[in-house]
Amino acid sequence: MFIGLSGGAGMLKLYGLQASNYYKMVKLALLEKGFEFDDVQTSPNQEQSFLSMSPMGKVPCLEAREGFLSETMAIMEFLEDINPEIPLFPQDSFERAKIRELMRVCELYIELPVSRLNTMANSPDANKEQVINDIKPEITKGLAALARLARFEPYLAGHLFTYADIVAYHTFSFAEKVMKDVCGWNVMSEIEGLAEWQKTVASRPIVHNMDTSNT
Ligand SMILES: N[C@@H](CCC(=O)N[C@@H](CS)C(=O)NCC(=O)O)C(=O)O
Repeated sequence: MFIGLSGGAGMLKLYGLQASNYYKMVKLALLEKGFEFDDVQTSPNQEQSFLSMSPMGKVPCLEAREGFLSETMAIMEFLEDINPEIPLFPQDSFERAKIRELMRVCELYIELPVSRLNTMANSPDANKEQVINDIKPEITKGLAALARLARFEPYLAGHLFTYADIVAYHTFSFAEKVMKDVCGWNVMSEIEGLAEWQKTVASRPIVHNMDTSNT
């Protein structure tokens, strides 16, 4: 349990698994915003009881006084609404939309193809080279899109640390490892300023604590 705000949503409970990059995104958002929450280590599963909490059986899932919530982006929007005091979105509507744009680009065009490549390349009967040839161009396109949007001043969208940094940080922790393991590709060197930004985020005390603890 962590001490801090309960945000008027009752005692929050985060269900998820240490190994999940999406769980880590929500956990980091909760910690950065100073929420009090219980961390309930839970694997994704298709049990009826869990499906009633998280309809796809995925993690993370958040329990609030009002009920259960799945999907990382929806959870983040909720956290912002119940505690705007420590903002992880800018005030301006257009700037907020730009943060959502960055979050979507990271998820749809980088995280998802990397995840698909990881699953397919590691399947027992995989033609690994074919899988890489098929999916790597998609990831390259996603990285180029991110490069067009990212400002690195020092954070992705400017001086404010936002949900875009949280999503991108855990997307790249995952993508960097997968692409290095599968085909020796250093994705961090694909975008100028990305490796430096990663170090800046990693040096935030809460991020550092999360990265160096196993709980
Ligand atoms: N779109 C979901 C993705 C969450 C997700 O894919 N979680 C993975 C763990 S990192 C999972 O639960 N996988 C199990 C499954 O797909 O059944 C979100 O935004 O939360």
